[in-house]
Order: sequence, then structure tokens, then C-alpha cells
Amino acid sequence: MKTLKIAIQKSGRLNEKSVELLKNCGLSFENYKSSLISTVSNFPLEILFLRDDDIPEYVQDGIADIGLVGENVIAETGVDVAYLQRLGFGKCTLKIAVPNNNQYQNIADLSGKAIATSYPVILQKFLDKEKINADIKTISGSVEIAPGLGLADAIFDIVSTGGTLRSNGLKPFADVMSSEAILIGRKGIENEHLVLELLQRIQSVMRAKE
Ligand code: PRT
Ligand code: ZN
Repeated sequence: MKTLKIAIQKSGRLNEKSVELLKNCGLSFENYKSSLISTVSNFPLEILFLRDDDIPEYVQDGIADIGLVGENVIAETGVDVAYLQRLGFGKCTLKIAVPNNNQYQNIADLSGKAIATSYPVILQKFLDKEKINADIKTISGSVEIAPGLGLADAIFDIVSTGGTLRSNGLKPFADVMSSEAILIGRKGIENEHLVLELLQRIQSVMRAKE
């Protein structure tokens, strides 16, 4: 392999930390917001800037060799990729939340209820495991307002500080999955020397931060 390709988020919560990590690895590149590809001048690496949702498939299909994305996105897309390194940022928990005045006692109380989410695959797996039959309403954003609008009895979404739940009159009900940013790679790429070299640099940046 002559040049490695890495996919990172173009803009959003993981972009800044992803760029910072690569820069801390000693990689020199232009971070123009308008360009979709950046070439690193002092390491055989090209950086592709993408929507985070697209990163797992780009890596699985080999358009990118490696990628940096939240574990929740990998779980939702169900791709078959190699986990190379947890990165310790972008930490969050995917939770089911219910209105503050809600009286549900346990998970089984969700049976027959409507749950709004942007993560239907992860939620369905959890409900299957718990043997609960609920109605999943898939919406692409602003999930927290669904109960107030009467669209759903509960929501399933990413929570970090809990501020968004609170300001929408919701409270956490069940933790389903914890997530952080992770470096993934196409299956079989783990032992490529460029991947190993980059991984070594990432690990020493992380050690220096401890
Ligand atoms: O444009 P693109 O599709 O690339 O980005 P996106 O809008 O889909 O994702 P983005 O940038 O919001 O998040 C990228 C990744 O960051 C997610 O996939 C998670 O892995 C991780 N992450 C960490 C979070 C949060 N924390 C987070 N708090 N993603 C989203 N949120 C949202 C959440 O959806 C909710 O609306 O923040 C709100 C809750 O935050 P609190 O602090 O009020 O609890
Ligand atoms: Zn996204």
C-alpha cells in the first residue's frame, strides 16, 4: 500500500477532536472546510471529510482504508469492520428517556408503547433482547420533542450532559449502550505497515495525555 486513506467527520461533534488528534500525530495538512479531501504532506495519507453516517460503509467498501467515527454509528449501520483503537473522546450514552411525570417501573412497561429515535437498529436489538414489543418511530432529528408533540411515549437518543433531556421535560429511563469515538479499519488491514505506524503515533499521543 502506497497511500492510506482515512475518513473523518467533515463537521460536527467529532470533527475538531479528530483533526486535533491527527495534527498531534505530527501530520501536516490543510483543513479547508470546503474541500472533501486533504493530502498530508509528511506522511502517505489522504484525509476524506464525510458525514459521519457514511464513514462505516466507506470503510467496509474500501473507499477509505480506515475511519474515525462514534461506536453508535458503527452499531447502527451494522457494518463488518475491524476495531483498531478506542480514542477516548466523543463519549456518550444511548438512553431511553420518558416524560418527567411518567410512572413506568421497569423495561417491560415499554410494551405496546411508541418510542421515537434516529437509531432504530440499536433500539430494535435492545427490545428484542428484552423481549419487548414496542412501536419504533424513526425520525431523523429533534427526537426529544416527540413526546411533547404526542408522537411517542418515550424516546431513544444520545445523551451526554443530560441537559437536552431536562430542557424537554424528559428523564432517563434505561441505558442501552455507551459509545466513544473509535478508529475502524477495513477487515484485514490491521497489519498494513502504514496502519501500524499511524496506530503507534495515535497511541503515544493518547499516552501523553493520560
Ligand atoms: O453531519 P453529520 O451527520 O456528520 O453529524 P451528526 O449531526 O449526525 O452527528 P454529531 O456531530 O451531532 O455527533 C457525532 C457523534 O458524536 C455521535 O454519533 C456520537 O457518537 C457523538 N456524541 C457525543 C454525540 C453527543 N455526544 C451528543 N450529546 N452526538 C450527539 N449528541 C446530541 C444528542 O443527539 C442530543 O440531541 O446532543 C444532544 C444531547 O446532549 P446533552 O449534552 O444535552 O445530553
Ligand atoms: Zn450523522
